Amino acid sequence: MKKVLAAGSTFAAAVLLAACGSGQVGGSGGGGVQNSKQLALIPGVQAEPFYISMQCGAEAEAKKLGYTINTSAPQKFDAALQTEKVNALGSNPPAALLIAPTDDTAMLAPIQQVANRGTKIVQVDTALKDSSVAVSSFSSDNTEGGKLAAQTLAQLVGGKSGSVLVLDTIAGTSTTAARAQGFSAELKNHPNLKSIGIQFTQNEPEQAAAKVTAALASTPDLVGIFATNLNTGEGAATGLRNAGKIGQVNLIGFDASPSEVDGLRTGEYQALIAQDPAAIGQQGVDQAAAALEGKPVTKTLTAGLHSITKSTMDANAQYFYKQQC
Ligand code: T6T
Repeated sequence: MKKVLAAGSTFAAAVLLAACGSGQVGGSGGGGVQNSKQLALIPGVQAEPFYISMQCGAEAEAKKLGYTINTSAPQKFDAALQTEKVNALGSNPPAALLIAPTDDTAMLAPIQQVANRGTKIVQVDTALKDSSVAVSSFSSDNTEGGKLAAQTLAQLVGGKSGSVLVLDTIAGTSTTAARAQGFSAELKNHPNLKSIGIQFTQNEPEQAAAKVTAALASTPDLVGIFATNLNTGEGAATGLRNAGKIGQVNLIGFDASPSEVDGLRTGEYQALIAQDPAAIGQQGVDQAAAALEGKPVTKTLTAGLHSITKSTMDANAQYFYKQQC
């Protein structure tokens, strides 16, 4: 590509632009990929056990395969902040980018720009609505996870009747939306359990706590809460604790952060649906490396999920998330 630029002809520039438009190496507003062994990871948010565990898996695999990987995460789960991280890849883009898009629509344009410079895109965890920009996308089966959560709740409640609250995060988050949807669909198979709807929390524990406080006040027969991720779970536990309702309302959380695992042990949660973020990071790197080395790539991959209760937690300790590698 450098040779093409050195020629400096109008024809050469036209060839370059055509290549960029079709997602090949090179690009306007910055150079193409320089180092074929350089990978990048942009998770949904920084310092959060799910993404830390993913990063640990990705770093170990990159090292094993002879790649280097730089991780930079936004301070909040927010598309504007994540776009800054993507744009910061700038004129020296990585050979492949592993990214968890924080918004299934808004993140398409910035990711497309990086792809246009020749970077291979691998989606890890969340996904865009139009995933065609990615060579591979790897996440848990989140719809199935929601279903598993509803089945677990139904088992815990037994024959008792009552209302159930679902706490989602932010509209446009593919994973939690699928969990809420899978949960709600499965709940219809359990006529003793009635959904009082899905509430958004902006992925803020304080908002989740406030929604639980309000639901407890308005719905005396509340028997269960499904928290679709770590922050909603932690907030829901706070709401129940503040109202003195721990153990009286079943709390099913998603994820297995250290604080959720503690909560399962002490009875704040009755069950957790754990993902395998380390495997997502590790196999995300495998897919990136395969794409870069011209080997077969799998377009869509699904990671395992595990429903864990207090009585099964010790046998499932390998699924607990890490705070550091
Ligand atoms: O549940 C995970 C992740 O799968 C989801 O996309 C966003 O929230 C978490 O990171 C947990 O906080």
